[in-house]
Amino acid sequence: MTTPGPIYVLNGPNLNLLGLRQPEIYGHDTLDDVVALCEEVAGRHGRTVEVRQSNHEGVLIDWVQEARTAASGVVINPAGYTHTSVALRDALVTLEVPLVEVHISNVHAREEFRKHSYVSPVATGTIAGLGITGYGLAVEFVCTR
Ligand code: CA2
Repeated sequence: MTTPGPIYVLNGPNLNLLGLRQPEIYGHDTLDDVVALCEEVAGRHGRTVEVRQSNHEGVLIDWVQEARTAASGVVINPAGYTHTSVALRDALVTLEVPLVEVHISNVHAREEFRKHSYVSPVATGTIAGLGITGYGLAVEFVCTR
């Protein structure tokens, strides 16, 4: 049996500020806490994660293309690109592994423009509003798939 590739956990623009700004919306957990949680959950299943963050749409798309052959699953918080990026969706639709869209905040309880996602229709499933716990649940889902 070959070892499954890492689960890619991709984070979009401004998520490097997690825990440092707007804690009333996004909580106090940092991106380092996301890394620790995802590693812990994946480790329990004998799996690994590759957690990355970029503020650049093209970089995220390059990583999704890389994930096509390297990853055993993709968890993505596309952040603002959720609501704007046809190009990111076009890349995500090419994946043949489980794809989970995660949002820290409940996007449905916020501004109207956050209710539409270009990603949700091409994702296996979506988690929103559970804070960084959503990342752990998403990794768990991919591991048990
Ligand atoms: O709730 C989420 O996870 C979002 O994907 C976060 C995005 C937002 O545009 C989406 O509508 C919902 C924003 C990410 C910015 O993250 C920050 C974190 C801390 C401080 C400032 C920004």
